[in-house]
Amino acid sequence: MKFIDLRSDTVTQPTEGMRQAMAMAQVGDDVYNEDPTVNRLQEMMAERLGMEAGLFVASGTMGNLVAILTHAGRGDEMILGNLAHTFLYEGGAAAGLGGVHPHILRNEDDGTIDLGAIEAAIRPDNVHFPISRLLCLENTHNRCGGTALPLDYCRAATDLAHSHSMAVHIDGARLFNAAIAMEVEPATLTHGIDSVMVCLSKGLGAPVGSVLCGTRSFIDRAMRMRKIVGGGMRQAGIIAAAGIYALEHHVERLAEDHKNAERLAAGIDAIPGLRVLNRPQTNLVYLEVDASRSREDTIDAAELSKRLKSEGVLANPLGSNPYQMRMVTHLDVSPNDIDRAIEALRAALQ
Ligand code: TLP
Repeated sequence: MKFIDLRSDTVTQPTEGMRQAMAMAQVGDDVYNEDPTVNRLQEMMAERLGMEAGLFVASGTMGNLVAILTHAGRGDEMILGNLAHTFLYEGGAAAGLGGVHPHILRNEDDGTIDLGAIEAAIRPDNVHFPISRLLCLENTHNRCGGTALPLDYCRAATDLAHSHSMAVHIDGARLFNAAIAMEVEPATLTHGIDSVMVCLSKGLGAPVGSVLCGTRSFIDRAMRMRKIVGGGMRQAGIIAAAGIYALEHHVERLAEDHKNAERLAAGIDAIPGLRVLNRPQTNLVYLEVDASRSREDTIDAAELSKRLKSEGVLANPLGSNPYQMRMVTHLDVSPNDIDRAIEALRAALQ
């Protein structure tokens, strides 16, 4: 059975054109900065984001970690949301490997963190306190329903951090989704910030890799950190070529994923016993099994996931609430697949 895989946008298969580009890539040893394809990808991404330089890394997790290690040292503090991917799903790497102290503030439903709360959290200069070095934002915000952060919020948060000599890093795993949803250039979303990590292997559909961007001097220091965490790759042009292909062919089409997410959300809302938790702005749909129904029929998200699988649809429970589930649209999901997924949900609840 060919599954409709809505577990994540990380699951896409490289297209034929992408595989061709990978097979034909010119390569060199990237630890010597001699891989022309990696160099081109880094330049392309930096240019699209209006940043000086880029660094190809193996994953989003590595990109965030390398950024944090470059901005902050042992005992320094980073401020981030309680629903940030970096806080929830990156193995505590910044603290574990870098000794960077996470200061967690509540994420609002739209993925922002209250500016007053940020200001109150910034430490005064006192030997008792860690030094507040870094503010981390996430755009789009995964656990907040794939929301695109409002532009004026990003600018105000950046100004606030800078006025306290703190750097700003954006986890932009899905930054291009935000740009497409807001109909702005990606560089508009990174204006004034110090670093951003963008994933190539989410909505953009490449098999591997992310790019960390920042100033030239930041990226030079980040390169050392990437080597330390074992991320110095050699003939990495083979995979960077997929990233270039993705930037050239898969950005505008993200709008289709967003339309499919809306279609899915509308379909789910029409099914008794299910409730959509977010009006999808991008490609993530969070839903909840009606708890009263669940008690009666003992259906929670894990059971729903099992039933969906037998109907040919893959989706995972996500979050701490056992009745909640996430569905993600991407390159390998068509409007017809969405209609089939809606039917599968209906059948699973009968
Ligand atoms: N997110 C994955 C899972 O880890 C939850 C997913 O399926 O959504 N930042 C954000 C906002 C992310 O959503 C992810 C991956 C990452 C960073 C990490 O990227 P990778 O998986 O490449 O290390």
